[in-house]
Formats: sequence, structure tokens, C-alpha cells
Amino acid sequence: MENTQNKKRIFSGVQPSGNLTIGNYLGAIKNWTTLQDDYECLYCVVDQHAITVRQTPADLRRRTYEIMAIYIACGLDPEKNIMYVQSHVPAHTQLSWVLNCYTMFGELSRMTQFKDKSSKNADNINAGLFTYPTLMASDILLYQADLVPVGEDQRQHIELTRDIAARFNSVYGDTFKIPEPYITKGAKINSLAEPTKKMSKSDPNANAYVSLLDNKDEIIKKFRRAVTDSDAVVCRAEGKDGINNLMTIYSCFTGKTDEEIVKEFEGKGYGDFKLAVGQVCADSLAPIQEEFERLMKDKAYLEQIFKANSEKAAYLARKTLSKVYRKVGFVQI
Ligand code: AQP
Repeated sequence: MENTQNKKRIFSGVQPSGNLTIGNYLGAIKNWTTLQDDYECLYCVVDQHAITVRQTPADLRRRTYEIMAIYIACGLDPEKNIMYVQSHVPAHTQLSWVLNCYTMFGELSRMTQFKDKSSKNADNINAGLFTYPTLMASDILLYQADLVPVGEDQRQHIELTRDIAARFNSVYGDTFKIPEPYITKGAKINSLAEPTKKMSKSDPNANAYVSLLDNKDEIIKKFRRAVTDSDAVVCRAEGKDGINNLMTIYSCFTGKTDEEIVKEFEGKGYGDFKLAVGQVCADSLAPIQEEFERLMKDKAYLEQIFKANSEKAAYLARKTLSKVYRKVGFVQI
């Protein structure tokens, strides 16, 4: 896919590190589907990022297929977008090595996600976990992306990406486009169990997140159990983290504003509100789940997408990589 129409380019991805949650969906994938007509988009399954935390190989392999199936089931068109797997395009890790040499130890040490993940994986604080943001910078800069649609948790990594790109450009002249983050209203969906924390697919407590593949009963049960407060008035306010989070989720699924939600639940208790959030979530996910099941039965189709799209991605990636190799002084053959 050559950028013939002068469309702006987008890059984003999801790690196959667990079952995708409504956080991944509302913060990232749902927004991607609205961008595919107006932008030239690359959507990656970032399997190399996933191994910064120990994975069971068979699970990683299965989830890689699943994420591609979820992308398509959510409405991403593999003919319109370049949808591929990171490890199928070696230029990501090749550029990453170069960029590691232009990323400072101090910068990586300040990354909140590194601090967070290393405290959760204290027995495996590996170098990959530390340099993860440089691989992410390579993912983005390799394609000269203009915009990166992500959740709020990734903002710091995009800022680092911009700093790395600017540093490289200042040494070698214009090489990388400086990308902008693209962050929307579902940008931070919080845990249902601890609503001050981000909802995460690798949370050991399955009641903390709603997986895109949970069935209706599970979804309703999880929302019913969601931690709220004792105030019993549905409105957004400081300290009402649980209700604020449910209002964001409800708003993302229904398109309703806070005022509309407050009016709808005036005089009703949290029980009614939680049930409504559960229902709209389950109803919105049902068609995605149905399409997902159908796609997962057709592995050959998914593999064909992996192959065709990784070739398109590799073609674009090679251009940036050879420019970088030339600039840093590697001999070209
Ligand atoms: N809770 C969230 N709210 C809004 N957006 C979110 N994203 C993740 N969680 C939320 C966005 O989803 C995209 C893909 O995320 P990722 O797979 O790269 O990893 P992550 O950000 O580390 O997400 P998780 O679910 O917390 O994964 P684990 O548990 O493996 O670390 C990104 O755009 C992210 O912002």
C-alpha cells in the first residue's frame, strides 16, 4: 500500500498477552475502525512486546490468531488496512537495536509502565521489559506514522518516541516523522475491582476486567460486582471512581453524554445502572463474538492475511530501515 492519496498514516498495535478487554476495545480498536477510511493504517499484533512478560508459547500462538480475528470482527478491513504480526517483519527489531543506542538509560528508567510491570513481575525484570519503549518507538517510526491512536497509558511512550525521533533527526538530518498521539474518550477504562487503576488484560483477578469474549451472563455478573461507593446517585464526581468509570463505559457504548446518563438514571439506584451498563456492553459485543467464532474456524484465511499484509508492511519498513542504516554508517550491499 503506497501512500498515493497523501493520506496521513497511522500505526497502532495490541499485545497478545491475554484476552483483550473492553479497555483495549474502547481505548484503541473501536477508534481504529473510524479511522480506516480517512487514513492509511497499519495495525499490528505486537507479539514481540508480549514476551517481555513470560508467556506460554501455545497461548501466545493462539492469541496471535485471536487478535487478528478480533481486529476483523471489530470491523477492521484487512483489504483497507495493513494488518500483520510484528515478528513477521524483522525491520521492527532491526531498527530497535539502532534506536536503543539513541535512547537514554534515564529516559527508560522514568517510564511508568516499566515501574508498574517490574513491580508486578519482580522475578523477571528483564532487559526487554526495560527497552520495550524503544521497540515501540521503532514500530511507529519505521512507518513514518503521523498519528498513533492509543489509550492514555501509552501517552508517555509516544512522548519518548517523539524525543528519540527528534534526537536522531538532530544528529543525522530529517529521517523520521515526529508522530502525534491520538487519544479519545475511552482512553482510560479502569478496573471494575479497583477503579483507580487501569483495566488490564493480564490482571490476575478476572472480575477486574471484561474480556471481549465473555458471555452475557459473565458480563452482567462482573458489572453487578463492580466496586462503587455508598452515595447511590449516578453522576460524575471526584472520589466516585467506580461510577465515573461505569459512566465512561456506558457513554462509549451508547454515545450518550454525562447529562443524558444522569437524567436517565435519576431516582434509580446503582443496581439499575450497573445492569444497563452490563446489558449494553453484552449487546455490543455479541456480534463481534459471533464473527470472531466464525473467523477462528478459518485459520487458513487468517494466515493468508498474515502473509499478504506482512509483505506490504515489510516493503514500507525497508525504506526507513535502509535510510537509517545509511545515515548511521552501515555499509550497504
Ligand atoms: N484500560 C484501558 N483503557 C483504555 N485503553 C487501554 N489500552 C489498554 N488498556 C486500556 C490500550 O489498548 C491498546 C493495546 O494495549 P497493549 O496490548 O499494547 O498493552 P497495554 O497497554 O499494556 O494493555 P493491557 O491490557 O494493560 O495489557 P497487559 O495487561 O498485557 O499489560 C493500547 O493502545 C492501550 O493504550
